[in-house]
Amino acid sequence: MLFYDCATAPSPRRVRIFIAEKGIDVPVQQIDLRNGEHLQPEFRAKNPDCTVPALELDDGTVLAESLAICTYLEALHPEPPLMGRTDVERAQVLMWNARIERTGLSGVGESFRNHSKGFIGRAVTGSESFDQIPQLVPRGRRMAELFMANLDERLASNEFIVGDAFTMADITALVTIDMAAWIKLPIPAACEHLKRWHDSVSARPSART
Ligand SMILES: N[C@@H](CCC(=O)N[C@@H](CS)C(=O)NCC(=O)O)C(=O)O
Repeated sequence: MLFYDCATAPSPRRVRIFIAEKGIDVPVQQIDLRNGEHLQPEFRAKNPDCTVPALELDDGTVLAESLAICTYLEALHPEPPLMGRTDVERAQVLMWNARIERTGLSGVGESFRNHSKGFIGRAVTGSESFDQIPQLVPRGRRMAELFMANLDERLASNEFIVGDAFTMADITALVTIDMAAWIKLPIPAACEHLKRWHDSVSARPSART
C-alpha cells in the first residue's frame, strides 16, 4: 500500500488524521503540488484526476477521494470506528461529511483559489485548467461563514458532529476550519460551541499532522 500525500495540502490531511486516529502505519510518497508533480505523466497514470490524496493498493488499484480512501481503511481496520458505530450513525457521518464538503470546503476553496496569484489558471483542482472568477471570492466566503454558523448550531447539543464520538465528519470539519485561515476567516466570536469543539479536536494528537 502507498499513500500519495502532500504535507501542505488540506485534503490529504483528512486521510493523515484518519490514519493517525487508527494508529496504523502506511508508507507515504509526497507529491509536490506546488511544482505540478500531480500533473506529470507518472502521477497522472496513477490517478487521472490528478489530485491527492490517493492510495495505491498492492494489486495496483488506486483509490482517490478522501472519503473513499477512509471507507476502505475503516473496513481493513475497524477499530476505533471513525465512520459511525450503527447504521444510523454511519448514515449521519456520510450526511454531515457531504454537507461540510459542499458548503465549507467548497466555500473556502472557491474563495481562496479564485483569489490567490498562485492559482491563476488553476482555479479548480484536478486535471484541467480553469480561469479564476473574481465573483466567486465573496460567494465562497459567504458559504464558509454559513457553514460555521450551521455547525455551531449542531454543536450546541452534540459533543461531536455525530453525537458523542469523534468521526470522519469531525475530521473534514476540522480541516475546513483550519483551511479557512487561508482566507482570513476565523471562527466568529458568537460561535462559542464551534470554538469549544475546535479547541477539543485540535488538542487530539492526530490533529498535529
Ligand atoms: N474531494 C477530494 C479533493 C482532493 C483535492 O482537491 N486535493 C487537492 C489538494 S487539497 C489537490 O490535489 N489539488 C491539486 C490541484 O490543485 O490541482 C478529496 O477529498 O480527496
